[in-house]
Amino acid sequence: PGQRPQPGQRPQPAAAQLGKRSAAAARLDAILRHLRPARGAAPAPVSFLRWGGNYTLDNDVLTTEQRQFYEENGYLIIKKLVSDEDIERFRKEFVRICNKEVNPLGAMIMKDEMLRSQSVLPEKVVNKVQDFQEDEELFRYCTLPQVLKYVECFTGPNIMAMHTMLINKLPDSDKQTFRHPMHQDLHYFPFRPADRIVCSWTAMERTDRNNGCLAVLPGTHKESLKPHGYPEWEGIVNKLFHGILDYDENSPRVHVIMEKGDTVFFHPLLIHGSGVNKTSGFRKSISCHFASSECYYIDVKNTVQEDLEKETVEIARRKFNASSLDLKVRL
Ligand SMILES: O=C(O)CCC(=O)C(=O)O
Repeated sequence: PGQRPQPGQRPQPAAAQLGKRSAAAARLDAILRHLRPARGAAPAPVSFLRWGGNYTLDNDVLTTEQRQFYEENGYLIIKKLVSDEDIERFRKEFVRICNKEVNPLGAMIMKDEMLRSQSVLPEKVVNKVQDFQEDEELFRYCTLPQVLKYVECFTGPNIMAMHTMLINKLPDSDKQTFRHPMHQDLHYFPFRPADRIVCSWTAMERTDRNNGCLAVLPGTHKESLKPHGYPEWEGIVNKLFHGILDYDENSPRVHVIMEKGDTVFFHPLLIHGSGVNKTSGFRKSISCHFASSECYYIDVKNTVQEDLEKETVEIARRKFNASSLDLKVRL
């Protein structure tokens, strides 16, 4: 999110066409995205966008059971998809970013405001590194063949990496500063179709209810995009951590317990969130939202996403100290 493209225009990815390309080529696309978004194209034929009305595409990767599970529930866990070695490399790179040994272009490094002024190690203060597409080491995650193999089942073969995050959920037993309210990720994405977007979220250590694992409401990917806003929690609320304003609290909820390296793929309409980290450790995860390059931008005016656009403009206006700001894609 952040640019206001023309309706019908294809989104410019963090790295385009990942499926059959080298990491270097993908990174080049990521750089070009910032410098020169390409001219958009008309939306792809409806037959591709909503193949048979299903949430998965024909493939020889998913078993029938796995495919059925995603169709019904909107998420799918693949055990041990990412190696310990890769996770260790991502962890080390995160520490280098925290220590400012590297400063990837465009990456947003978010810190816990309460801890900022205290003398603690930077890696114990940074709770999120977002948009790390210019960081070669972290961006390797988005090019791992074993991840893309699954992504392709949801997006098709032409894959774009749209949004990346490494979350470092800080210990936080009472302040709730890093509780993630229940939300649908599509709220943040002004492109469609939703069924050709998928998140890949990999646990960098075991995650359960103690350290704030993901919680999902199975089957909610079949619902529409709901209005989001700031949750009515006491104390600090994280900027842009919107939650669904009104959802059925009694819907069956699954706490997604995962081991290090396990990866969950989930639909952008699936309602999900995560709790507080009640341990003294740091719960890390690395994730990317992928989309088909056949996806196209929509105009969010008069939709439930309009307020987010306004808030994004306001944040960008303050950041760049501009009196007014109009979000556009440069052609
Ligand atoms: O990692 C988390 O705790 C929450 C992540 C999340 O909700 C998301 O990626 O949309």
